[in-house]
Amino acid sequence: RVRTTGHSYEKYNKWETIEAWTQQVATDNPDLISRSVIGTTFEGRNMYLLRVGKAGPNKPAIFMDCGFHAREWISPAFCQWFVREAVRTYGREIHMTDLLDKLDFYVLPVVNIDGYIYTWTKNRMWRKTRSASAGSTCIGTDPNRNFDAGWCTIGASRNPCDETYCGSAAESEKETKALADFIRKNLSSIKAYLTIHSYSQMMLYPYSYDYKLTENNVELNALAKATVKELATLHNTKYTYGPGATTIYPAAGGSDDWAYDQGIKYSFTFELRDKGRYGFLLPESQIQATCEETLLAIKHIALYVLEHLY
Ligand code: ING
Ligand code: ZN
Repeated sequence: RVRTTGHSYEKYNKWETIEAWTQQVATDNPDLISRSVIGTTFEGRNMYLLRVGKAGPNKPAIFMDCGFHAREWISPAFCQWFVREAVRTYGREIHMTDLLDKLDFYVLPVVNIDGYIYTWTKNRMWRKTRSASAGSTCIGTDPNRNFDAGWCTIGASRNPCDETYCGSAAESEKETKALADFIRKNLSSIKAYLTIHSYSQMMLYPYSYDYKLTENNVELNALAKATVKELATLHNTKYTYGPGATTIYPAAGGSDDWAYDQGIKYSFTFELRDKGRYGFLLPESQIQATCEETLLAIKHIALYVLEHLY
């Protein structure tokens, strides 16, 4: 396997390295991976999407994104890990082989690229995008408050200077608009939506914008329970789970709620390690263990979705 210069799955990679990696991993695995650009960021960077799966007609798909919030570095690390494990274990491990034969994973390794770069160059604790706001000198919108799901009604701010600024309108950010446009365009094939954040070791499902429960709450609860149990088998890492509003906090404009209301009935937000000792500054020494256990969780969900297609 050819390795992109400077890239490591056990380190946090800067954007230029991740960008080169998306090219390399696609070139090296043409039977399993294709790369596309779904849009550009506020600062003009390409948003790369990897489609991972064996070619076939009318395949169902699972959409997974990483790097919504700039400082949550373990998240993009997981998307890279996932793609590597997919290509490494296809044809070797029965479940991954079955998954990639029967469905496609759309993997968006970094949603908020401008913010991610800012955490590498200027402020490690940056969360939001890097867009300008009319009438304010403050920068950035919270991409996970910017979706059209009870937009800006609760747990979000109208003040551009706040960390949870919801933006001037739903999908005001080029990044969230590109993501939402892609999902709308591929709605008939997308059976699950997974969005990877950190930290606090939680598996959340809709709703966060309201205390109401989804129509399939019992099923989502059972799936989350089984998934966190599977995750814990590797390193005994404990996750809590439940509807976002009561499990973490009420917050409108999140992508999981929006995807669910689009009709994607399996929609989850993961909050990866840890529970606050290192927080966003999770040491690189924990990347492998975190990604391995999270991979178990994602495969569990994907196998469940595959078994419940009709
Ligand atoms: N947590 C999420 C946040 O955007 C969340 C929690 C999930 C809110 C789903 C709304 C919907 O605040 C982190 N760590 O970003
Ligand atoms: Zn986050």
